[in-house]
Amino acid sequence: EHTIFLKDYAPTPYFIDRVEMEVEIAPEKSVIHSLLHVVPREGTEPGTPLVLDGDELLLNSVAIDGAPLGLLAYEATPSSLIIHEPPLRRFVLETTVTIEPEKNTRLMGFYRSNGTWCTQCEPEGFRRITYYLDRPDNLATFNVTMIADKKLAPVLLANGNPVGQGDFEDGKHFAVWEDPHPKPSYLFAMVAGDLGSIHDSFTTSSGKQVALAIYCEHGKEDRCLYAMDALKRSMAWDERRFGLEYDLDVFNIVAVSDFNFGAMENKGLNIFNDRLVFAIPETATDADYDNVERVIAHEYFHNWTGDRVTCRDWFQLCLKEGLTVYRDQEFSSDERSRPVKRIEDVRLLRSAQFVEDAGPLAHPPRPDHYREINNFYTTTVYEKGAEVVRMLATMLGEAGFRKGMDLYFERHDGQAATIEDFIAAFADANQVNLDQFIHWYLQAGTPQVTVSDSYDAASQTYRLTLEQKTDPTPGQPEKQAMLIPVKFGLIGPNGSPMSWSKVSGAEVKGDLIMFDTGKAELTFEGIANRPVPSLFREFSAPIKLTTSLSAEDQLFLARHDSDPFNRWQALQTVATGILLDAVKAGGRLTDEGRVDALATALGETLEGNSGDAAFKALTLAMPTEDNIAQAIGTDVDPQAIHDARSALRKAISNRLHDKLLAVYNALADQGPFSTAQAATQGRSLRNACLTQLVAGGTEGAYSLAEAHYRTATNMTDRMAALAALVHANAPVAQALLGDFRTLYTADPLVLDKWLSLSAQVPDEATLDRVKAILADPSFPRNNPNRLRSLVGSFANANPVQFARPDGSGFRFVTEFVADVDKRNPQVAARVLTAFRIWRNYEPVRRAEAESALKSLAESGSLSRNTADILGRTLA
Ligand code: HT7
Ligand code: ZN
Repeated sequence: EHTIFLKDYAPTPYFIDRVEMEVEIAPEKSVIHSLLHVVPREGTEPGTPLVLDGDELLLNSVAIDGAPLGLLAYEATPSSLIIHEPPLRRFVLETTVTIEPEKNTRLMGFYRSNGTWCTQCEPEGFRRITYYLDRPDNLATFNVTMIADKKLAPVLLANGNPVGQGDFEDGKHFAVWEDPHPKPSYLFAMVAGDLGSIHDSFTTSSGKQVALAIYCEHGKEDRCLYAMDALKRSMAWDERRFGLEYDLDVFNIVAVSDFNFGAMENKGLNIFNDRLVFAIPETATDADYDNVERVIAHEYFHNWTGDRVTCRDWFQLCLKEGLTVYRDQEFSSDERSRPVKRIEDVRLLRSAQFVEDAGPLAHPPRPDHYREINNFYTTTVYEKGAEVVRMLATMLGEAGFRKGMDLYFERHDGQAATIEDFIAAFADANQVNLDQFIHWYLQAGTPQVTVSDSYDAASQTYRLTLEQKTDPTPGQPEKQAMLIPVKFGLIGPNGSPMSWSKVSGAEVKGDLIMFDTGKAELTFEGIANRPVPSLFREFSAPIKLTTSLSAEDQLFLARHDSDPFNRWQALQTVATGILLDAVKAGGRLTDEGRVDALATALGETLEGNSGDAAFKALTLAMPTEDNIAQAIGTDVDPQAIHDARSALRKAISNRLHDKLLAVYNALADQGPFSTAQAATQGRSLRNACLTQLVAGGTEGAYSLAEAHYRTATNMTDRMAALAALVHANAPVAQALLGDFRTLYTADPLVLDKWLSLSAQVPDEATLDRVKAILADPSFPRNNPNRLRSLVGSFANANPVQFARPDGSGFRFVTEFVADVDKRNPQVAARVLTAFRIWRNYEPVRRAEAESALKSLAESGSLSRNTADILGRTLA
């Protein structure tokens, strides 16, 4: 099938610099009338056809400069419009097409969700609205007139500023929107519907007033207040940190309930999955609040990194996504606890991106070919992309990074840029050579760094040997050495930092080793005692680290390292060591002494003041089953992993019981609900203690959690108790899940939590329960949130039941994919990525997974999205 290659990139022979659209919205059919101002590019030969993209379009009429075209002058199919010999001068191409938003279950282009008409155009949805040069390097200004029934759609929104509105006599009305900023078609948006709204305003640092609004289903307006607050804080932060101001008179956000992704950064009109807008204490957990804040910020930050400077082609996707994730991470770090945010981000990176990078779907942050671009909105493009930007910031420092950003905007504002442009701005602004650094964008796979050390007391020298290696990935058998910034410190026997008189063997800048060869041997002189090295502080590079440090050294770091990330990491490393041995023993703990030492260190962290409450909560969380599977690599038996982890958590719970209960009780009086840092951190630590107590498996802990659930006054506490009982498969879990469902039956977003937890119960009966929920005629079979909450959670968050040795979990998921693929290929393809680990299973499960995947391949015609993921997964 058709593969698109980066090397084939070429500008189009014509471009469109202005679009005027009139959109008549009506139930069932909408009519799109477009005037495209077309300009031939210099050098275009006479007779070169103009080829416009379409997707499921029906052409009604076509004209050039007002004159209808004869049948021989063009060729129209649902997927393209070709004008054979357009004039070699500026002209206006006029088209009319009819589309059916009600029938659009793919949720790409113009569709109807819960009565509201809305668009999703990234990456290639605009071609489902009108024939166009639907690629990101065509930038045009847009003027859009929307016409609709005033009762059905009193609200009419599009990109840019509102410039006109009025009523017609037949009950219809219209609105005109003008977007003065040239933009690619993927940033186009329209919304029409009967919506409630909240309003606010923001004054930019240069004194411009911006009218802010969030639109949503009537009755849910109060749920949007936190998002509005997050929006204003994001606007202020981007001015403070990057000097970036907003550039239109209005900024609108719309929450819709059927959405394929999280949210979309359309210029001046961000459209959101409602789960990432709504937040009130009764229905949203603290994690939901964090996500709302993060995604509101992310989409807002795209206004500069994505909209003002966009991507030349879709291979450059991480130019906007990696950079914007880095910016939203920094925003969250500045707004709350930086170390906690870093740990959370690294946990996500390891559990999603490292897994992708180690399997059949591995690709570089900037791929060089694709079959289906929708399948490249991946954790590699987003999260690894952000890590790569973070390394730049680490190496250049905050001021150097800012200089690079300033130059990037100075050079490329209003343009479609590439990764090379981005790197060049940082290199030039700081007068450094970043030639080797670009490999991070071009090479797939997670580098493995191995470290060994030795100390010579006689010469007072300390030697550190670093080696890097990246395994082959699909299509990339050979790997080059990367430039890896290693943030480090040496810690003396009394726990304080050590300095040295001289270092040789690799470039060391301040506290950074610039590790840029396959192997480096550093010699530090003037070291009076054997140090313990603290390496990759703040996780300064996205690598897998193997060191020769003993468990004692790790526990020393957990107590003495000045870097909170590495204090957390040290305890995770000790726990991983215990767990790997336990898995080898079939799920049984083998070294009580090491468990004692880990429990003691955890107890000290819990009671000490070496970190805030949220840090302590993260420390209590043991490596996940997926983390352990990844550390094992091959012949994975998920049941043994589950048993090993349960055994360790139980042992820790027993040993720390009194301390956990004391902290739990001490944090009981939370006062009225607040999203202030102290309050959210208090809840997170208290709930972490409860979760750990429940892992002990005692009746007392189960009763405590049940009482916690029943007396909870907010969703954070209620969900924490329920999730702890569900994950422990406590006898009371099913009854409480039933209670939860009854309580929240009218609230779809809260029901998603029920769907997700129901699918995660580590119990044989779960598969049948999930099947029954899905088969219920009232289950909303076309809503991505519902489908992902149920089946996505089963496939990705219930490792034992998904990988049942009889293969029934695998077959359930592949059959689901085949069915959903007919209506929404994007959702189907994403669920299918759960199989990216199939080759790592032990032989019985591996064979079952392969057979389920092969049956899917034979099941009939699959979408390009699903066929692409399936083909690569099986390759
Ligand atoms: N830029 C957006 C990516 C996106 C998307 C959003 C909604 C539906 C389908 C989509 N495909 C791609 C989201 C973002 O990264 O901000
Ligand atoms: Zn984004």
